[in-house]
Amino acid sequence: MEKKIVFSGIQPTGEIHLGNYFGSLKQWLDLQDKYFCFFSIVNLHALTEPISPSSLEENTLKTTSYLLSLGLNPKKVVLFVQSDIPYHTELTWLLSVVTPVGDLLRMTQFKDKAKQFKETVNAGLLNYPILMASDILLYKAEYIPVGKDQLQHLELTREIARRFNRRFGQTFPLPKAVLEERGAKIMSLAEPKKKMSKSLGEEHYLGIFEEPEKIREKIAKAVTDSGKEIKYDQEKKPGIANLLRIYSLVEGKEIKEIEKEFQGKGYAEFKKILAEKIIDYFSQSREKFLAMKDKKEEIREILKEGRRKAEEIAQKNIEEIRQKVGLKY
Ligand code: AQP
Repeated sequence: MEKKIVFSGIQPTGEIHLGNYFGSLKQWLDLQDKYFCFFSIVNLHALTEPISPSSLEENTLKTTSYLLSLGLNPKKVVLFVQSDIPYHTELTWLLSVVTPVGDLLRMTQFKDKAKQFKETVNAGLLNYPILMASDILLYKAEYIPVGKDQLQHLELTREIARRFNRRFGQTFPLPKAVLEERGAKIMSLAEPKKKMSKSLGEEHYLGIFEEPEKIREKIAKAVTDSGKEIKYDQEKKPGIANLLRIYSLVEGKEIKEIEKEFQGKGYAEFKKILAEKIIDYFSQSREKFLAMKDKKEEIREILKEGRRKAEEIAQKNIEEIRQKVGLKY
């Protein structure tokens, strides 16, 4: 039986935070043995926000090193850079003609970013979900490991695929999200009612490759709630609830068990131990990253091989799509 196809992407916008890891990347690692996986550094998506050409270049290689250090195996998966396969942008155009503008305008991420980047609301921010649909559909992927923040975009991808199939004939399968329940939405350390996100600022996220001292400092400063009990209560204690979820992810224990361990103990002790657990959890990957980060040529070679493999499938699929649409004459 043929292996099902998985697609997911990460933007090369700097650090990888706990949300990116537990929402998505951890699943990439788990899925790489079982499925035919396409994982992409989605640099075209990153251009929708202000980023300098030199940072984009540097972050593309850095993000690749992060992924390899976490254990992604380029012999098992197709690891490639989005812009290396120009068919992504061609398909974006073809999908845009079956996407109602109203659907794009109601996307929560667009509305939030339009507020955040008032001066620079560009058409790319609006069209972002079509590019994401094209990333997925170009490879006819069926399983998409993502965080909860991307569910709305994925639902739109399904709608775009339905519309395309209706107009041009059955072409794309309808992709499904693969969610990791506890990690699907890690919240900000500074405002635990918002999702952890880099664009909110330094104090909001915890980069998994940050210096151990920085990790200790950020966890110590994380907003907690009034009271002093270590108890999971999403409504009344969103800060502690978030830290408990993180603890349970790095320790592999149920939240109930952790609550019991910390009965009668205070926030400071809980945070101190949590910081050490996070540091330990990522320490091997951190060492690998430090050993690899300057081996730019090796990383470029890996991406070149990924490009070759991605291109083979993408080209075959785009030929079929062009024919269905009427571009072959
Ligand atoms: N807080 C989160 N919890 C769980 N999953 C998350 N993801 C992002 N934030 C969380 C998931 O990470 C994957 C890669 O996403 P991305 O490259 O698009 O990263 P991002 O969303 O740009 O990261 P930021 O820092 O959250 O960016 P901004 O500041 O732009 O909002 C995706 O699968 C995503 O669901």
